[in-house]
Amino acid sequence: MLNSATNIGQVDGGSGYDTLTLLAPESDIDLSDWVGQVSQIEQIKLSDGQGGDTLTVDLNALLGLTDANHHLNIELDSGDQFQLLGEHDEGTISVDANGFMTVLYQVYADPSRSTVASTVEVHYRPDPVPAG
Ligand SMILES: [Ca+2]
Repeated sequence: MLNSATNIGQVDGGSGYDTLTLLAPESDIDLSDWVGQVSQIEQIKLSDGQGGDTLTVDLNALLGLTDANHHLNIELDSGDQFQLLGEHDEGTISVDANGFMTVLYQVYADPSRSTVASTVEVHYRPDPVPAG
């Protein structure tokens, strides 16, 4: 398991399930900036308990950062923003018993959408229940 702040050096997750955890508040992250620095990861977490983070993802970044399965799990807080660029579907939404919302996107390699090149699963943590 990998843990890293926004100061990322060379990261190769290798085999197994590797998570990149970003702890800096109000991060504005474009995953395409990481291509060539980060590879073979399965999950990115911006779920620091606070909204206000922005994560931008495109196909090139997905192919560069993930392993051969080209599937990325992203964990966000409910107030974080997720932006997926390029050809993709609207996403299939599901909510589990604990209030976690999951949106599954298929990302296509071409405008005719004949080939699914990557899949992204975005997990949104529910708003924390106020104390008292
Ligand atoms: Ca967050």
